[in-house]
Amino acid sequence: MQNIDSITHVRGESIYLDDIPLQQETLFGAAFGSPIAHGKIIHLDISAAEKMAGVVRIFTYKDIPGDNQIGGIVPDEPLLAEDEVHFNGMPVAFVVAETNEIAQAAVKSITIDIEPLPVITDPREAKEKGKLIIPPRTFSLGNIDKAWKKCTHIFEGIAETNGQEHLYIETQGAYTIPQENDCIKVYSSTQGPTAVQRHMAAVLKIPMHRLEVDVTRLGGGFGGKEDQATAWAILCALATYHLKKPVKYCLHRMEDMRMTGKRNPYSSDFKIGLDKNLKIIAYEATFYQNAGAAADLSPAVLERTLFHCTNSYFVPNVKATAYCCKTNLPPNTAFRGFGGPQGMFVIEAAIAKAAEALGIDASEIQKKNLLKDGDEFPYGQKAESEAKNCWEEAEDIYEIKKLRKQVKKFNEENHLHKKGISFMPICFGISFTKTFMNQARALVHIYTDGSISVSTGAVEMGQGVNTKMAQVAATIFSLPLSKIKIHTTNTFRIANTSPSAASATADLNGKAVQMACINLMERLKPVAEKVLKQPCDKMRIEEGLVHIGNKKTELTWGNLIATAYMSRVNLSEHAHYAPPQVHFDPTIEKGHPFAYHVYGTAITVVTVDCLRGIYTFDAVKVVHDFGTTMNPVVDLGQIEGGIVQGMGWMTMEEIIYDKEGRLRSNALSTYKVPDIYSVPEEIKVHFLKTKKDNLAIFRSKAVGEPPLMYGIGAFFAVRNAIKAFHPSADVKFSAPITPEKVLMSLYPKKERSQTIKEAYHIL
Ligand code: LUZ
Ligand code: MOS
Repeated sequence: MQNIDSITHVRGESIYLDDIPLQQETLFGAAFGSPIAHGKIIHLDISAAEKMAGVVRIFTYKDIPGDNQIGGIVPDEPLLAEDEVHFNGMPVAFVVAETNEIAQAAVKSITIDIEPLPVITDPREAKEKGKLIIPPRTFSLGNIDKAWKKCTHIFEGIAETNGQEHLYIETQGAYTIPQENDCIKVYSSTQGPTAVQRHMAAVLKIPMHRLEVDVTRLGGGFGGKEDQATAWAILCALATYHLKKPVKYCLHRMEDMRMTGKRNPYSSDFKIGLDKNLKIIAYEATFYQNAGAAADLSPAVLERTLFHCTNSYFVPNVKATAYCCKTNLPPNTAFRGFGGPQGMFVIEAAIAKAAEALGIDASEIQKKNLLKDGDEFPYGQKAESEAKNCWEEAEDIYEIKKLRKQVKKFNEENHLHKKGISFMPICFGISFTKTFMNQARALVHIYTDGSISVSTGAVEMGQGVNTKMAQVAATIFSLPLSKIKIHTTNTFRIANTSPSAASATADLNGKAVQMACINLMERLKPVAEKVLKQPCDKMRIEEGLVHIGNKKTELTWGNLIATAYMSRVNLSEHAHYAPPQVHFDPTIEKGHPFAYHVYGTAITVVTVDCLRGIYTFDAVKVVHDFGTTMNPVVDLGQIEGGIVQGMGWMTMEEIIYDKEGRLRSNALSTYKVPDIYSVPEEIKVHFLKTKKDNLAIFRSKAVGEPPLMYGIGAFFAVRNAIKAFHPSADVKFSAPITPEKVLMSLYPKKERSQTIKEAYHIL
């Protein structure tokens, strides 16, 4: 089944925020951000901007009627700076003008006098100076101190991953429209309509029931709009509140890149201990998370780093500690994987380091230590593991022995091009790690003509969740999709929604849709019984007719609904779903936080041009645990997109802040994301079918985030290719492994001139 949005997407008819027809008298906003990363505001001068023709008003924190505060987890983030700025780009004032161009021009004529304070961009330095956003957290299992004594081999090192720009195609934005009686209608490109509504209510000091947040769809989110869509919507609403006029602000790409946070960079220390059979006996990791200037979602991201610190391996003795470090960068935030990939990279680096020292392939260690059923995670939950199944299936169907031979032969025959292979197993926990967030609601109406409308808390952001919601309703009613319409995500129809995040949206909202539809079907059965004068517990609908079991009747769906309506049967249902199985106690860091885990294995093959340092990926071949997929097309799209996005993070996407905390990679000319030329020549995805009864909707496992982590394999494949060229090359565990870094490690400084001479000689 195709995505229900395909046709309007292709025709350019799909509505995004910037496509909403403007109301008369709409004004346009633009934010003035701090020009420096840290300092005390001495004087803000808006007088020149205010005098510009077409400028309506400029707002500062003094215009805020309620709390100047938008921090979700920790109240440490003012909407508009008061007397200090904490990152370059931090909003200080909000210009509202008659046109977008005037608003942008007015921002440029605002000046500010700031007394600079020291700028910290490095998380380890922040930790040294005691700048932590929350106290450190530690997950542990077994007894690490005793375990070291049992190890035959112990290796230590450092692993670092950089941030990642979300680069949703649609930038952040909002459009707010005044309604009567101090109500505001809010269009926002947000993954979390309730987050927008809740913070807006507090900032404007008006009750939530006056704020209608409505979301048709987003042009991508990737976590960047879980928390960080809120500020722009509230800035517009603040102006609408004062001016009683519609106000719109869609960020320009460079504003968006400069002012919003990204994936959290991490710097980490690891220590790994193995016995003589290559079993990992002990693993210790210390994570320094670069949170940026405010908590945002970083404390929750940090938690997921700890949850995934052992990836898909069983390690009996673990100690993992994480520091949430405050720096003068824009607050970093959710990004597909939510700290999990950062944690997983570190143990993969530890394994690679051990393998290198022992002169073996990392896959020997990886395979020996895969999770088995019943193995305990450091947080107490027991694994129901598909790790070995995925790995062995991948070895088998992708003919790993043959592949290794081909690579070996290629490397023997070629001197300036080398191939590298890596295995990347993944294990990702499905559920919000904050247990209370695991809840969702759905509202289903059957209209008197038999057509059905469905509303949920799920936000469509290109991931295909609306298609899945429509499938759920169509399946329960056994009606064609044409009878089902999925409506916008709206806080007046569905209240108190969790953001669409954590890969859990289809599960949570889908189960709520399922419950609502089942309840409606149950209510219709007695109606059918009255008409048909026979028991109808086996009722289903086929080709518009009521069937009882396999027997067709004369009763049409339309007549059934009309009869139900005339008999005054309620044709609407609101359902609430919350998986009861999940729980977690942060005081002991133990529990059962995840409904289930998703597993998989990726084999990546790369060819490195050892003269230039550039590389191309031959193939990424995956065996992925989908459960029983309810939509192979949508799910395959998620896997392919996730792989490429993860590879981009690991290889070419390089965020650079200078020492002053200024973003230098601030446009698409300086920040490179994968394009059609840099994707692998071949991506193969094998659907491992698993039938385990789990909490996935229709047993179709969550698929949003897990595949991103296959991209980590790209780093290690490139690293292995470098090693094939120069076995003693010192390749740092520092992602992204850009072509520049590859070139430098191919030719270590001391031997550089000699190796280059040799290379030219071969040429
Ligand atoms: N967002 C969140 C997430 O608030 N909590 C989570 O556990 C999570 N996990 C993945 C992605 N987003
Ligand atoms: Mo997300 S990182 O699931 O918003």
